[in-house]
Amino acid sequence: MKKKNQQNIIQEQKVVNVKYGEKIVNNYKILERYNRQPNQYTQCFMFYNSTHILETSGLYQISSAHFLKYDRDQNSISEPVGVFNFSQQFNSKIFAEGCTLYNNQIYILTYQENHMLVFDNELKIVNKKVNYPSFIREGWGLTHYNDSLVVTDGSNMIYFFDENLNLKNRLQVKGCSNSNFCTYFNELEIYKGYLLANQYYSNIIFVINLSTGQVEKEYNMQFLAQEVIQATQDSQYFNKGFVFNGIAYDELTDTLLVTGKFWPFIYQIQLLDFPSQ
Ligand SMILES: [Ca+2]
Repeated sequence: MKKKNQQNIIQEQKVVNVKYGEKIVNNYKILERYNRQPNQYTQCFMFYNSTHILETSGLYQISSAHFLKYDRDQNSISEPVGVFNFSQQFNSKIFAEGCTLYNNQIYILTYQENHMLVFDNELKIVNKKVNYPSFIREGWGLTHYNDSLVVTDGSNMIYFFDENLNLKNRLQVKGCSNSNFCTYFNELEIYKGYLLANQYYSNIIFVINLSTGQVEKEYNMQFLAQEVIQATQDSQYFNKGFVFNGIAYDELTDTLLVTGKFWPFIYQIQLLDFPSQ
């Protein structure tokens, strides 16, 4: 019965997924729109392997880390599988934040708990807990580049650490079009040698030079946020904090999957006129 229900869900999703026919909005192209249950406060969003996305979902009491199966043939993205539920697993409160898969382990930041958790590669065992250095304000975004963990903490800085959070380098981000608001870099992704960053409470993907911290380009996803507001029929959806957040690079198709907190959609997009190194 369970299997049948799952099949039904997949079939329903298949019917209502939107084929945009390569709609171009500003400087990006929308290829697909996938439906999902709007019940994940998306923090980290990344490809785990060619068929699965790894996602963390925040907030106290309901934080989780899990996988979503991406079936390109069925044109569907599944609901969460392999769920690690933080409040069930820990006595203490944990608010899950950024994550990355590095050297066959999954690293997950916590928001204000001042430590990073290191899991095995299936989210089954916590191998270790690493405390934040004192200058890290809070745990926000996490990815890795070359042999460094790349961390943001809500400030205007990007930090490069080894796997034990020993500082290797730090960069100040500069050159945001609104220079008064060159902070709050949240979900991260490495793409073609640059750092892509969501900014909390804006719809912009910032393209940041990993050597200088300079913002070299911005992609405004306002169009997607408007579609979410229309679909939820809640003009305050964005103001409630259910903002654009989540960028995952699909190497197989050279496209990005993007989403937001409690969004009912995951979009497949392609950035146009991307800077060349
Ligand atoms: Ca990401």
